[in-house]
Amino acid sequence: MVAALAACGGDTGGEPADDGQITLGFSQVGAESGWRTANTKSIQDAAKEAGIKLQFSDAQQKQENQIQALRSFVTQKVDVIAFSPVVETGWDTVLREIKDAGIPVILTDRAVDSADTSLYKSFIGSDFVLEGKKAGEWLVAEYEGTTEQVNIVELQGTTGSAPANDRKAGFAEVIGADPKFKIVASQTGEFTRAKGKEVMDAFLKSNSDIDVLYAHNDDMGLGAIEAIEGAGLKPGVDIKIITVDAVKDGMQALADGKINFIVECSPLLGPQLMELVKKVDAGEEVEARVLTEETTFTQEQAKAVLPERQY
Ligand code: GZL
Repeated sequence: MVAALAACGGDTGGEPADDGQITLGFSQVGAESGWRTANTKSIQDAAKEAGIKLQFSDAQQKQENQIQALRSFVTQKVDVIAFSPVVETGWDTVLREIKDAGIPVILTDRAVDSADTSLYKSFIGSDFVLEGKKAGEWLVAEYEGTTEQVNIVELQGTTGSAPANDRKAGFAEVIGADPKFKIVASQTGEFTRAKGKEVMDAFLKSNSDIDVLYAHNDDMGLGAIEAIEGAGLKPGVDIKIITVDAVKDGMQALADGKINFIVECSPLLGPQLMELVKKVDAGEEVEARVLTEETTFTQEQAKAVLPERQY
């Protein structure tokens, strides 16, 4: 177990720090996207800034690695545990083990579907359904007043993950009001550029008339752009593209006219997480749900803000 943690880049600390310093065990999804890289940096920088000892584990997008890391944090008797659950289901058993060990848990970024909300103290992250709705609202406005069918292909995030489930649901709810919008193909691109390119290649081969791509994150959208250009088409023109995240590479593509609209999803959860960690460690009551503030960007807005983007 300890070896696995070490392999995941975690600290094999062993005995809990007894120098009054809070020790936080953090299980990260992986390193699948630009968003995840920025999220990890935010957490590591904020822990250092807050004087919190961080035991960090990278699960390489595998739930079994996360569960293993969470159990190792219990063995190490860390003071607080936080994690971004790679998928929504299958956490109750390990969360009950952590609760029985008397260690408070904070969910960050993604949620779990557990009915027992006593298993964690707080969930800090975005409203993914709202993000999907914002994407749908832009598309409805873009095609306002037209009657021709609009063929949409969708690159979903990691199967079973909260962002994939909710971004899909929010988008479908908004466009579902007008029958001209048709999702002609929808498949997971696992939130990565490589898979996004691979799946978009397949979409292009099996669909002759694609009007719009809705990708659940920038990275899959950027991979899809490679596929679209490889097919001799102009991304942002022949095929309109909507993505979610607003990481630098996505914003650059938006400014360059290859993406048409981006819904922001902030990865900068570190500082708010560390405030929550200190409070739960002190036994203070905390908000059960901490929502992150985020906006949307058009091509013009991206050109204006690119120079100041942090990630
Ligand atoms: C969203 C986060 C998602 C990002 C992807 O909060 O969980 O996972 O949108 C990342 O880029 O891979």
